Amino acid sequence: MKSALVLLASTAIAHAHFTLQYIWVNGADQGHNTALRIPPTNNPVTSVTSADVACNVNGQSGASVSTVSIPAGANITLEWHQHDQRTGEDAISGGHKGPAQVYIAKAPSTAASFNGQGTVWTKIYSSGLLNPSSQQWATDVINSNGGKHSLTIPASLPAGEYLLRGEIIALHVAQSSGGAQFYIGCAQVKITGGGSANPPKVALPGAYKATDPGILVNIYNNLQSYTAPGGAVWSG
Ligand SMILES: [Cu+2]
Repeated sequence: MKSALVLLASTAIAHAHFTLQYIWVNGADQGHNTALRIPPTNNPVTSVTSADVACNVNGQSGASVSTVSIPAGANITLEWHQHDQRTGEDAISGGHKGPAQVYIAKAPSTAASFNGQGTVWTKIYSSGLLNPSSQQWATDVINSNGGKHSLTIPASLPAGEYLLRGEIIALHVAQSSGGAQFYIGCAQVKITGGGSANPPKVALPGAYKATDPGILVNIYNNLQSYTAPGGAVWSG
């Protein structure tokens, strides 16, 4: 039965990839692809050492991308879809099981000119294996919520322009090294208000190893706990 599940998940890969397509700010939809660096395809990143781990393929600049204002302390929502449509198919294919995480990195000047490389990323959200007895993952909840998950921008984050990085890690073939699939989308944001916190930071790429227990993992063996890569959430 377990190997049948793995086979099913594996055959679904080609048709089931997805991208970050919308950001909402305090309940207001900012529009399709607004303020987002759009990758050329919906394929995942699979190498944890690639520069694409920061903001996906072609994600190192955003000169033609707008930057959206977000008050510190705001509730924001990220919305993911397989293709450029909000209805008619699952937002995320059910075969894609795993955690969702969000990081933020302050730009030296503008978000549009920031490449997101270096020890600049602060994790502000992580949701993983929610219910071991039913094997419910963050992706299951996101899919049943139309591709959406929400979080709070810490109120003490300093004002300025940032890259906001959403990440969903699909673990359906992660029992093999290099099998974990990183779906990554970066938004260009301008935090207003805010405070004077100096949050902890990691590098992406850098913080993830191919052998991390949250990356090289068999999720079809009645997994009872899951530790997402990248360390602890900073909540301000
Ligand atoms: Cu896929």
